Amino acid sequence: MAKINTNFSKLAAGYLFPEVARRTRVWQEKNPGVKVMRLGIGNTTEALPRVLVDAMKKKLDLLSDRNTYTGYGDEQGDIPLRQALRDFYSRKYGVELEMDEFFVSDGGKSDSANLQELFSSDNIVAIQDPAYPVYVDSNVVGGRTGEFNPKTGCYDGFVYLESNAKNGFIPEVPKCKVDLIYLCSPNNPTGAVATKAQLKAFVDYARENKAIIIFDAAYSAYIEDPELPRSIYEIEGAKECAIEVNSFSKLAGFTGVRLGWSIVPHALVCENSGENVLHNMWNRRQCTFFNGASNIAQAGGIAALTDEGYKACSELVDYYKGNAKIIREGLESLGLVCVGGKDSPYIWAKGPEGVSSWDFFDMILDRCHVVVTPGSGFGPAGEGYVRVSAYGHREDVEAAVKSIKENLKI
Ligand code: PL4
Repeated sequence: MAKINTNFSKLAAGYLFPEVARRTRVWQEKNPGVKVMRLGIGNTTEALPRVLVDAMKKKLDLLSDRNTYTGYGDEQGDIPLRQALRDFYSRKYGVELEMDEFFVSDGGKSDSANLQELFSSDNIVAIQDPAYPVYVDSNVVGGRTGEFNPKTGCYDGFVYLESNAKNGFIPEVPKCKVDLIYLCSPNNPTGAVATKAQLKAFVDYARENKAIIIFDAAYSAYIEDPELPRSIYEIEGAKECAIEVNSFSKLAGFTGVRLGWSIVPHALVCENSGENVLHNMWNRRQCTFFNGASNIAQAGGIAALTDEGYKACSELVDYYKGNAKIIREGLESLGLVCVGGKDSPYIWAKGPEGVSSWDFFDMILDRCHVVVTPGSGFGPAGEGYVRVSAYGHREDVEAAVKSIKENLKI
């Protein structure tokens, strides 16, 4: 008799983003004809850079001729893309990695969720709070927690690293011994970016405790301050203790095209494994469970990493950062306390005292017809906040901010 994985039943509520969409649909049914403006989900809206489109069209032409057609590629990704990624890290970040340490994927979300499979279910997991929900949910399903406690909003067994106004939304290293640590910088949802010193503290902690950091750098392209690290491997010793996850989604507008990568260094070690063990395990995992990213998307990815392609992608990133500036200034003009929106596409705004995240979400939707994301959906420390996304057409973002400024009235 088959038995279900009962860890699924521990998942506290519906996944955050479909829940936001559901509540928005309900609101729209009650308010027919009212145009809703969306600053909720982090979903790109602008056209792909021409140089990337041309590269993907060229690949399609090759696929349409039996002499140049190619089918399955390497599960780890096409070698030219892995080489381009290696060269990009060297050129842009001064980080030297080997080509085979890069594993191309169909995006950061699946890698963030799947990497936990490398680790035993009795590992103790530390999660930044608030955090992109995938880290929590995948480890719940992986059996690394007890039950969800509705009173605290926490899962038994997780160590929550609270990000708050006092610590500038970058948490301290764990006070107890943990085995896996999820970090995201620039952070989703707070928009805060860890400094080199802050990341070094985590790397030092991980090396001392033989812990592993899973570092999500999906928004690294948004960092403009040259002092801020864009890869965890800018920190000495990180190759021994960190896996980095990244994506073309927010760098190149590939949210629908689907392409990402993870770096699993040869030097990575943990309590019961020496060098190369985790690297080889991830290689084995990908070869068995993944058939490689789309070859069309990979052609676009290679183009994005050329000087011309990267310049075009940077213009796209600058466009969204222009939106972020408009949003943050608009919210601050109402007296709302905000972080993020500078080296990041997200603005984290504190609601009025005593108002919950979902109530603030409802208030903004009811009064201003703007959808945001409730902070509590990212973890208990997000209570009282909302996340505002800078992804949208400029005219729509301007209209949403205008409506918030005119109608929020707090
Ligand atoms: C909506 C920190 C967005 N349905 O596109 P990917 O898979 O390469 O990247 C996903 C991803 C990875 N890491 C971080 C992210 O913030 C995201 C994308 N997050 C958001 O609004 O928070 C899109 C979410 C999507 C989802 O559930 O991920």
